[in-house]
Parts: sequence; structure tokens; C-alpha cells
Amino acid sequence: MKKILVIGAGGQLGTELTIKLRTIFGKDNVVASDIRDVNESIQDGPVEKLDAMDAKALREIVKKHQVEEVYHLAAILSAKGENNPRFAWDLNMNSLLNVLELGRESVKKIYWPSSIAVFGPDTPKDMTPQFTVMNPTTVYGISKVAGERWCAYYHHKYGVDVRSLRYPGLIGYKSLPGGGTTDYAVDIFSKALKGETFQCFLGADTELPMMYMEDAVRATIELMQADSSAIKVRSSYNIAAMSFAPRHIYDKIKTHFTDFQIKYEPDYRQEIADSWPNSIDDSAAQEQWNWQAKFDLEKMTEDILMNLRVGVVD
Ligand code: AKB
Repeated sequence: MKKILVIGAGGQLGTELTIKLRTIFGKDNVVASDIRDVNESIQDGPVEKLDAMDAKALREIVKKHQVEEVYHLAAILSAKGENNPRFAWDLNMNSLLNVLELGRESVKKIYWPSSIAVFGPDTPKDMTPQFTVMNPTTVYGISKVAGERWCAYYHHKYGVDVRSLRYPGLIGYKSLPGGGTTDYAVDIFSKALKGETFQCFLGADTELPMMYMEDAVRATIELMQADSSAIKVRSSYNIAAMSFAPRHIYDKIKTHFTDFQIKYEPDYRQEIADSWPNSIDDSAAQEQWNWQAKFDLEKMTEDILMNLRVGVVD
């Protein structure tokens, strides 16, 4: 069985992806690494402390576990990146280059996430195409565009098998996000459950592309399992599932928690959200490796609330 390394396994996506990879490939074959202590739910297999900017430490872990496949998820996200742009650039870029270099050595396949943050105010907002004007305005977005170009470069120049998805905002209930502009759509559920008023840092009508974590994890694994000849895009694929604004998700949750209240208090994250698309055209992913989302806003809300074991009202 091949050995897999997840970098940034303690993060929102990393935790759920590690759990899923361990159920598929066996818990001893998936090494969870992070700069911080990881969640208890992924301490049932090998765990390593790792600063992904440390190329030597990374190479040693790859050697020690004879890693063949790397999922490199460590990054500073959009909102947090604006507080320390230089550090966000250094971390996001240097860690990716460290991993891509391993692709020229012993690692056979690499996954690296991009984001809808690669798009900016000049990008067509509705059904944003796979190939279009980008011009992002956040340091996170700039690092993702540059990262996409590096991935394509390493593939074409050195034959590195690197694959990537441009995630929309990811929504799950098992692990918390940190530092993103779309995080409100995760936080809103915990406030509803606690019976507290939700203070939303985006305006009521701010529509953004979003995806349920179950779809995001499945998309990632399906892309990695697709035949190499099917992968025509070596920068990063658009993927889509649903688009909604804060008022839409509030209305959905309110059908289950009738007393739930929301207050809109937009802050600096509003400008970031306003620079991103409303919706995404993912036809290239659908055509080339059969991507299809399963969850819309209604199904996702019901699933989250059911899993959190609260009374779901019909
Ligand atoms: C963020 O909000 O920064 C991320 C993203 C869309 O990449 N969730």
C-alpha cells in the first residue's frame, strides 16, 4: 500500500481529508503532519510535527515514511493573510516550492489546493469561466495564482504529477476553519445551536460560491484517482456546488431554529468577498474527470443539523 503525507492535517480540510484517506488506504499509511497539535480525531495513525517551510525536515519525513503521495494543505487564508501579507506570501509560496521539489525526487503525486480567491474584481462574476481574467487583490489570491503557475510549470518542465482544485468556501461541522472570508457560513451553525444571535461580518446579499465538505473531500480524492491522461488542466480546476448569500443560509437555518437572529456588521472582509465571483463554471472538471457535486444549500443544512443531532423540523 502506498504511503501518503498530509501537510496541514490539523486544518479544516486537512482533518476531514485525513480521516477519509485513512478509511480508504488504512490508518498506518496516512501520515498527518502539522505545525500545531492535531485534532484527537486524527491521532489514530502516524502524526508528525512539521513546519512546511522547513525543506530539510519535510524531506526527512518523506524519507522516514517512504511517502509516495503528498496532499499539501498548509496555507494562510484570505482574511488572515491581509494582516501579515509578507508572512502569508512566504509561507504559501515557499512551502509549495518545497513540496514541488520533492515531486522531482521520490514523490509520485502531489495535491495542492487553489481557491476562488485567484479571481478579482475584473473577473466575470457570474459562472466565472475556467480560463479568464484573474487579477486578485488579496495576498492569498496572489499566492494562489502564482502557485497555480508553479504547478503547471513543474508539470510541463519536469513531468511532476501535481493536481489542484480551486475550492469555493468550504463548510463542514467536524473541524473549524481559520482566517477565511467564507468562514461565516461555518460559524453560523454553532451560533444557531447555542441559541445566540449571529453577528455576520459580511452583508446580507453577499453571494459567494460554497461547497459542503463531503463534496470537497470527494472531489479531491476523485481528482487524485483520475487517470493522468484525463487531467488536462495542470494549473487548477474550477469546481462548484452551490452559491448563496448570508441571508439565504440564515433563512434555511431559521426554518429549524425559528428564534434564530442575525445582525449584519460588515468589516474589512466585505471588500475581499466583493472582489470574488458569485458563481463558478466547472464544466471542464465535469467533462474531464466526471466531477459532480451532490449537496446544495438545503441538503447541506439538513445534513449538518442532523449530524449535530438537533431536532430537524420537516
Ligand atoms: C477563504 O475564505 O479564504 C477560503 C477560500 C475561499 O479559499 N475559504
